[in-house]
Amino acid sequence: MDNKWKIIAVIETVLIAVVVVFAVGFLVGRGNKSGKEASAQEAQTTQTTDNDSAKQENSTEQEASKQQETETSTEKSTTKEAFEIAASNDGLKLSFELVQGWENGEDHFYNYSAVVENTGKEPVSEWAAKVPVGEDFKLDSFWNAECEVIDGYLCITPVEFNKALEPGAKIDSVGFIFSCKKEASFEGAVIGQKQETNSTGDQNDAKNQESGKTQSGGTAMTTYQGKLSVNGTNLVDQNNNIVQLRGISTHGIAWYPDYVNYDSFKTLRDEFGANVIRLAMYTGENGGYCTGGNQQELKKLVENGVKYATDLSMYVIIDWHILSDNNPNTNKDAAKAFFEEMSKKYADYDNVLYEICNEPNGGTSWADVKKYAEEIIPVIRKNDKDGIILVGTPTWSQDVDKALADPITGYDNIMYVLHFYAATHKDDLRNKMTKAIDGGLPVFISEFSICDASGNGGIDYDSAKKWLDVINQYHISYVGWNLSNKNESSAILKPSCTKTSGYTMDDLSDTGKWLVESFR
Ligand code: IDC
Repeated sequence: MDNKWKIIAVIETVLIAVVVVFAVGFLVGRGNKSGKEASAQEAQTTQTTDNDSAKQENSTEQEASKQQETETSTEKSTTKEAFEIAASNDGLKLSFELVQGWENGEDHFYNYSAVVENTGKEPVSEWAAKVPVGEDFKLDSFWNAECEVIDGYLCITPVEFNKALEPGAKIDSVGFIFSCKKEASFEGAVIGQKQETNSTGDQNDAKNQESGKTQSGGTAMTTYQGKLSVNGTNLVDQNNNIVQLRGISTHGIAWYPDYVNYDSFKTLRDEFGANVIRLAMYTGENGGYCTGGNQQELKKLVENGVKYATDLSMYVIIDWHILSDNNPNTNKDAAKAFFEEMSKKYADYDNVLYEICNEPNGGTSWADVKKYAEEIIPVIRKNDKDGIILVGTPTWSQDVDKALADPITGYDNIMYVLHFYAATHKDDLRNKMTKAIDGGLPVFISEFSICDASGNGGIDYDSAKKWLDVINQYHISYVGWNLSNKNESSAILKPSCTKTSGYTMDDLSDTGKWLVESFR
């Protein structure tokens, strides 16, 4: 190599070195900055390891800002926000680690990992975190968690495999890429368990009591939240967080008993995100409870179903599925005996709901239904003082307006049932429902599908979307019909699927896919 080339090579090396030094400086600068800003709130928190000296050097500074930042967290968690976290920093630590950062002259881009650690003594069954972000914040991609910007917060929720954390457990696989105009900040970030006391609860409580109406917008709890009650028009947990049950109804358990098994429900919960199962026990059809069905066997199926749901921390609805028997008074005595037995058995269960008459029809009036309900409810209440009771309404559970005009009084925790089939029922029924809720009636959609009212026929996706938007806006609980592979469009499994558990997306019918997507 002659001298000229040697000089060029040296210049090249120096240039590369300068670029590397600047790049490292840039990244370290960002890391330190975010470390300071993030700390206790984001992180009381940054995890240090023996060989991680850079972070250890920061720890004093982080300690110093801890107090202030903890206060910030507390303060943040007491404001009414769209995304609810039960208890801030309760045995959980959250930190954000910069993996990479770059700029394009206009925007800053960042790739961060969120590190979550259970530093408490108790296992955590589910965590959630949120970070206030500016309008310039753009989420690009994320992995190993659900990330969504809701009302000015980046909301981070785990996926199935990293939901639960044993004491001492730490996860660092959650990552996300975002851009913003300014430098990244995690100030005001909070983490908490989803199932514990929420300081936002009191505020929601006050608000709900005051208005007695559904709080629309925001996010409702959709995992198991223990004992439920009705507050205004909302289903709420013991801390008054709004809870939305989302799940699947069995087909008639007399005809499709095989789907009632532990693994089946577990699949619905873990793979599809359901938190409630409805056990549909027909009363009037051939083989129904009052028309020749084996009552002991049917009750055993209900009992098993409740046990599996309970073991899985899922809610479960015991559905007295009147249909061809039109009027619930037809089999009122059998209903009384049945609910007497059920409520005695499940008096102390927090997860059992009683649905006392699926769909009154055939000219049955609200006065008829009310009369029936006023005989069945005391039977249940004698044993189960506060379990949720769902009361069907006339015209195949569509006349919630009639219930609003003349509601059942004297009992807590009563909800009124509305059913819809999206290809048949459109604006009229939807408006009737929202009007009833706005008027103060707690409504529960214990059955619906997106095909027509026969349970078959074409799917109406447009109508289905309109329903779902309103359902989520009002946080209405909703349960899809039906868990079977019957050759009808409302069945959530393809007719070719013969599995009775371990279902995958490929096993789902179009209705099933839509339903599961809606849960996500
Ligand atoms: C339907 C089933 C169908 C069964 C029929 C029995 O999908 O396989 O043969 O019941 O009569 C309801 C009822 C629900 C119906 C469903 C679809 O609550 O039992 O299931 N539907 O017709 N209300 C509106 C629609």
